[in-house]
Amino acid sequence: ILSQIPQPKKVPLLGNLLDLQDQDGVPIHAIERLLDIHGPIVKLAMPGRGETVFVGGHELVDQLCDETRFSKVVSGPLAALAAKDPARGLFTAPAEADPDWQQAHRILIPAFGPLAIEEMFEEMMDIASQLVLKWARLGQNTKIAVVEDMTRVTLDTIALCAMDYRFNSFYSDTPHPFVTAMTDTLALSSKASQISGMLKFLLPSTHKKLKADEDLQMKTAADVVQYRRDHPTEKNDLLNAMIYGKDPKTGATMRDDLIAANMVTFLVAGHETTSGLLSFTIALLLLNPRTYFEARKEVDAVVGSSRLAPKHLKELKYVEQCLREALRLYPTAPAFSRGVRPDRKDDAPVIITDRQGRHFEVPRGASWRCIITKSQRDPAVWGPDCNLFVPERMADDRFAALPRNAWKPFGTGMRACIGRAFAWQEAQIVLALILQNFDLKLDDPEYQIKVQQTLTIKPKGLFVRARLREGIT
Ligand code: MNH
Repeated sequence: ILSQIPQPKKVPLLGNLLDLQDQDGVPIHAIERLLDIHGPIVKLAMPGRGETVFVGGHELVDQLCDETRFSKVVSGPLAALAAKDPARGLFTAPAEADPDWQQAHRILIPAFGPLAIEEMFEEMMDIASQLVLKWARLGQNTKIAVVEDMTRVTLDTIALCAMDYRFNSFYSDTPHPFVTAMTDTLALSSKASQISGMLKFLLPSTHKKLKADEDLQMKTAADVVQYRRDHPTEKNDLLNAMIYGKDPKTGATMRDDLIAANMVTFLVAGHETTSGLLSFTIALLLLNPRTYFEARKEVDAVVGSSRLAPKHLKELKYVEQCLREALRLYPTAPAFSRGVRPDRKDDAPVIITDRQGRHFEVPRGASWRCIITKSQRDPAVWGPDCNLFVPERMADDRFAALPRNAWKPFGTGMRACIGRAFAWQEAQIVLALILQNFDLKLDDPEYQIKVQQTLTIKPKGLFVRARLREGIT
């Protein structure tokens, strides 16, 4: 016997559109509220877009992560982002069966592997050191906008490591035109569920701007590819991996528009999420001084006053736990979509079951959104302190013993994040250098985390002051 999925009352013409509105413009908050009211699963009807199901209970997310029955669906804000270009980057590729996705995936997996990432250590240090220098020069009397500076670090890092390009964000107040185009596109796509955003989408000027912004991003990336073809280097970066890498299965190389599309993907996917991770971690450490001092003590013991090196990173266990716990509470990519595998042979109904024993059928072609800001705080998994920042619960042995699919900030299965090791090494470096060199404090001692959302989430209004520590030069 199947159960009905709870659904708030619809209104004529608008369906459940009003239920998705958030007065602070944070779409994910509207969905979290609905899940608080209706339980681990809720269905909404959207005018012109059919029904969407949102899932927040861990037991249901866990079942949707089953790769034998389900796979990623490109829907929601991602679909709005998926350009109509013939070439799609890994992130917005429609399905695993897509030949472009397969080729890029096979060529890029080794380029994002542990060895390749460790080779990027010095370049990551280069950019992270620019942040340290800046904060040291600003001194403790200057208010530092954390998110802005973390975004400078992560954007410059991915551009340098991926294609040997320097945005030099620390040396300018106005972002590169590529960055403006990218940020505007993301902001618009993320408002696709909000009435304000929908109204905007009705305007021809919006479509014109979106198209112009997308063209500018693709053109910039295409220029970088062409420049590298004209000026070859020996560098072991992602761009060379894509230009010269041969698909182990077919022996073919990637075509230029596909390389460019993936370059754009890396810049987009590679900086917002990591910037948010670093920003939330800093906020949580400062709001929980015990954890801040614990992390700093570890950095002092492991690194001391020596120069940070790859071997240190493996020993920075507590720092790693803090990053894991920050991504649990604030997964910077807060949702992903799953649907019945298009290549599924068995045509029996596909059913998932909640903790109360209710069965729900996932219709073929439907896209169900896993809201991990909810499942990663599910009290049945994390206990009564599920909303607290407790890095101790992320110690390696406890982390390994977590229920399956309890911690999913990097997505799942074949379409999980390819940049995980990259993001991890970068975040560890930046955090370790900050802890090693500065005494940080919140600019506003009363600060509480408020979330802002473009496609990803970041802490809003986070300002700190940084004082260079004694004995550091
Ligand atoms: Mn990343 C996919 C989260 C850093 C490049 N990333 C995903 C997905 C999540 C995710 C979740 C799956 C989305 C979905 O199922 O629809 N990514 C993160 C987080 C961080 C992150 C939380 C940092 C913290 N990602 C990075 C970095 C890069 C990157 C850094 C590149 C340098 N991510 C990708 C790409 C994909 C992806 C590419 C798409 C992979 C695929 O579909 O094959």
